[in-house]
Amino acid sequence: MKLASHIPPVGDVAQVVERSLSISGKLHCESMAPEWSIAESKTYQQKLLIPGTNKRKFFGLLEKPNLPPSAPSVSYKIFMFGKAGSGKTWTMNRLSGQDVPWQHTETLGIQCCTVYWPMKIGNRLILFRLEIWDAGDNSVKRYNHVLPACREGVDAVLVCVSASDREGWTDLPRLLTSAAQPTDRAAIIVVATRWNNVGYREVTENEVETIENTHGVPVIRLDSGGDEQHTDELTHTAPVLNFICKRLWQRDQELLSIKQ
Ligand SMILES: Nc1nc2c(ncn2[C@@H]2O[C@H](COP(=O)(O)OP(=O)(O)O)[C@@H](O)[C@H]2O)c(=O)[nH]1
Ligand SMILES: [Mg+2]
Repeated sequence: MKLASHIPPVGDVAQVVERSLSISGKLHCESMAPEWSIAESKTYQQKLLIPGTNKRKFFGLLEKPNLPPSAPSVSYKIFMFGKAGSGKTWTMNRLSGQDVPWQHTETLGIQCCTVYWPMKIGNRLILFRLEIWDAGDNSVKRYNHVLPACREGVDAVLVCVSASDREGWTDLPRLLTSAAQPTDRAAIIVVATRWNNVGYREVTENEVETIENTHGVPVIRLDSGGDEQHTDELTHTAPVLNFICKRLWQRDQELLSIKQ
C-alpha cells in the first residue's frame, strides 16, 4: 500500500494501522455503531467506578477496567492547548473524574492522566484509553522541549477557550492554526469552558456556529453543571467522552482511507 502522492507522509499513520490491526487483525474501515442503549452503556461505565459509589476509580499503570477479555483497547494521545486560565486543567480533571480546580493555579511542567472509556463500534465493545497531556504555560514558555514533547504523536488537540473571555475568543482563529502541525492530522476539537456561566458569557451561539462552519471544527460547550461532581459526574461527562472517542475513531478511518 502507498500513500497517495499528493498527500504528505504522515508519521502517525503507522500508529493508526497498528491500532486497527490490534482490533481486527486486518485493516478495516468500520462505521460507528448506532447509538447503543443507555442501559447497555451504563453497564460498562459502572466498571469505571469505585463499587457502591459514583466516584471514578483510579487505574494504576498496569491496571484497566474489568471488561470482557474480547474487548480490545486502543490508545490515543490528547493534548490540552489554550492560553493560561482558559480551563485546560479544569477540562482534563472533568474528563478524568477528578476534582476540578476552583482557583487558577499554574500547572507545573507537564501533567498527564489516563481516562478509560468503553464504547461500541460496529457490534464490538472497544475500550478507549485516552492519555491526556496538560502543560503549564510558564513551562511551555521557559523550556523549549515541553511543547514538542506534548505534540509528539498526538491524535487530538483540545483547544480550550473560556466563554467569558472575549479577547481569548477573538484570538481563537489564530490559536486553531497553531494548535497542531498539519502533518500530525490531529483531530482538533474546541472546548468552550465556563459555558453555563451565562451572566458572564461573552460569546453567542451564532459565533460558535460561525467558528464550526468556517474552521470545520466542532465546539464542545462545557459547564460546571452544579453538583454533578459529587452526585452523578459520569452521566454528566459521558456525552463529552462519547463525542471525543467518536471523533478519534473517525479520524482513524480517514487516515486509513488515505493509506489504502
Ligand atoms: N465554573 C467553571 N470554572 C472554570 C471552567 N473552566 C475553568 N474554570 C476556572 O478557571 C480557572 C482556570 O482554570 P484552569 O483549568 O486552571 O486553567 P489553565 O491555566 O488553562 O489550566 C480555575 O479557577 C477554574 O476553576 C468551567 O468550565 N466552569
Ligand atoms: Mg493548568
